[in-house]
Amino acid sequence: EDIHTLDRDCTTLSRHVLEQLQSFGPEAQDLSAIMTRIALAGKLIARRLSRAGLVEGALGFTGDINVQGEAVKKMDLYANEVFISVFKQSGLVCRLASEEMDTPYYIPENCPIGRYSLLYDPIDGSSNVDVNLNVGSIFSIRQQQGDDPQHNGQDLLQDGHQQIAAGYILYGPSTVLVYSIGRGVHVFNLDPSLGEFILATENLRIPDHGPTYSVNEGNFWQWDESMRDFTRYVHRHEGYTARYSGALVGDIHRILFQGGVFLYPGTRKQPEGKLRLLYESAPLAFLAEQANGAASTGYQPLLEVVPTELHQRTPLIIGSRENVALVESFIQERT
Ligand code: AHM
Ligand code: MG
Repeated sequence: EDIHTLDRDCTTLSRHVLEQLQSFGPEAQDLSAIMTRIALAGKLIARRLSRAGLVEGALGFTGDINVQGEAVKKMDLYANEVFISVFKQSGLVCRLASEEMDTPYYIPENCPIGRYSLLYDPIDGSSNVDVNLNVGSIFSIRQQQGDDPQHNGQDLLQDGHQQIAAGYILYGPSTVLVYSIGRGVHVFNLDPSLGEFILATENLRIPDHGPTYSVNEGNFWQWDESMRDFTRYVHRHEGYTARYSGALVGDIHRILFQGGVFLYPGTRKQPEGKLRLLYESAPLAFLAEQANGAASTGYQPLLEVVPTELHQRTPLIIGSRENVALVESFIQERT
């Protein structure tokens, strides 16, 4: 009886990935090893975050400005380096591209055999770190295409359908890992006493419609009229509830379970919005589509966008199909 219960309740992440990959051929072992490394990075970052208020030098700014023009937090830097060091040993990943690095980071000892690239946002929602609120890490895995002799990552500039896996780690009251390898979306909880991610929800499906409306309304004055009209619509109709945490991963996690829509539209100052395509919007769009939801720029499915730059931004509208379609209808009516 006990053994049966244990077996049913303790599907670990690595076992789950292997089961999922049975139809994948020789790549299966590689992807499973990559996911195990991502999980290790998640555990290291979760541990640091949980002790951040106790450890000297864990919180606050480094004094540097990153390629995005944003002040770098010590935790951004720490988490960025965690991913680099866990992948140095993997042998599988030759390049890493992240929000915190101007150009891709090459791991010469893994090149040219390492056939995969990892794109990631080490700490999503950095402004939450110093006030002990939820943050996340976002990741995306792509197959390396070509040799990239000039080390500029040109072949990374492709649409979101090229992702072979994507997901995020949410550091909240507990640590949760959500991933997809194109076969549904699966959710795991970190059991700190075991040091393992344990399956919580398999094949997560976003409701077709949901109540959550998640956007920084402080930008209202900077939006164009179609976004303002949508906001007015929400204000005048029953059945919506506003939720915005300052960390995309947390806001989208809620929407994956309960339905609704998250928006980061363009603003007057930033016509493409704030969120970066390759390591923020595209991996989350991959998850949304895998969970029966949708993601859009307002004009086209987000996964179709082909970037021209590594750190390119795009407007993001993501969540339940019906909610996303409603926002799109407002935006498209105006043009
Ligand atoms: P970051 O990765 O530098 O933290 O920026 C991304 C974050 C998202 O998690 C969040 O949704 C958004 O920025 C919040 O931005 P704003 O304060 O403009 O609403
Ligand atoms: Mg981010």
